[in-house]
Amino acid sequence: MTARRYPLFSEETSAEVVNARMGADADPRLREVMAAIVRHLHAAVKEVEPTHEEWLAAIEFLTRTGHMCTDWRQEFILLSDVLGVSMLVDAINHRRPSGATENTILGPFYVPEAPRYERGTNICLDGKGEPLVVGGSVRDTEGKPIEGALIDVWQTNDDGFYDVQQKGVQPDWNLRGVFTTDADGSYRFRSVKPRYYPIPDDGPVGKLLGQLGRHPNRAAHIHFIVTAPGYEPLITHIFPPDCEYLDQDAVFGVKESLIADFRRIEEPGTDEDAGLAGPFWSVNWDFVLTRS
Ligand code: MBD
Ligand code: FE
Repeated sequence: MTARRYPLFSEETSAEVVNARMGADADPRLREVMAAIVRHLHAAVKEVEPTHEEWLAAIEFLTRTGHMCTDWRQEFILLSDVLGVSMLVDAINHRRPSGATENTILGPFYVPEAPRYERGTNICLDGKGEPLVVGGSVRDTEGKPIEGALIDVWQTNDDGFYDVQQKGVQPDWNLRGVFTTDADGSYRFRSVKPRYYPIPDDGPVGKLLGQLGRHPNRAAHIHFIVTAPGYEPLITHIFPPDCEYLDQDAVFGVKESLIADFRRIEEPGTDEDAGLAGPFWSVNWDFVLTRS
């Protein structure tokens, strides 16, 4: 009889035996990642002791999650979001110096290549909602204005849907656009005040939230990606301070530093806001980028 080099698979040895199979020439980072996943997954299975039916239900859940993915909807991102993993990965990768604008979650509804607009353009194309003016500047951590920074913005309409969720109902590119900062680092655009809305709850992730007794609502927000050569891309949101879901966000995306001062203006607008009948909302917001 030949001596065995490795223990056989058993309940006690399971993770160790699986991990021992990896070849010595496998990519070291892949080895590290898979070893951790196998260890933690086996530990969770040992803790839960699922029946065969329960394990099959888990596999079917993941299969349905994959089937829900389309060109505009990534249900796995949503799963990562509601489990807090998206925000955790973000926290690990963006330990920024104080003073720089904080990141938050990207979410599943970013669409690249939105229309480029002139300063002051209204991105709301469906006429719904309370008018909002957003303006401010993009600066570095020393306060120096950054000219030519791109501000890519997107948000839901007043009914709580992104344009891509209602193709043919909303105008294409409703509430999306890319703005460029002027020589003084400033930017300005018009939109509508965002409202809280449920993350898509017609798929497996929404159903899971229901089964867990969790509501699907995201705190009202406007998404931004701010980029400039030589700086780290900033993926973030701003939140109006009066939203009742600030401390209840379904994907844990709210940070104190991203709650912005939305002001309600009762009189008609002046200067750059001329033509806006009151009441409307106005928010002043400066983005601070760190060097890459
Ligand atoms: C969203 O609009 C969103 O921003 C996130 C993070 C998750 C689901 C829907
Ligand atoms: Fe969103």
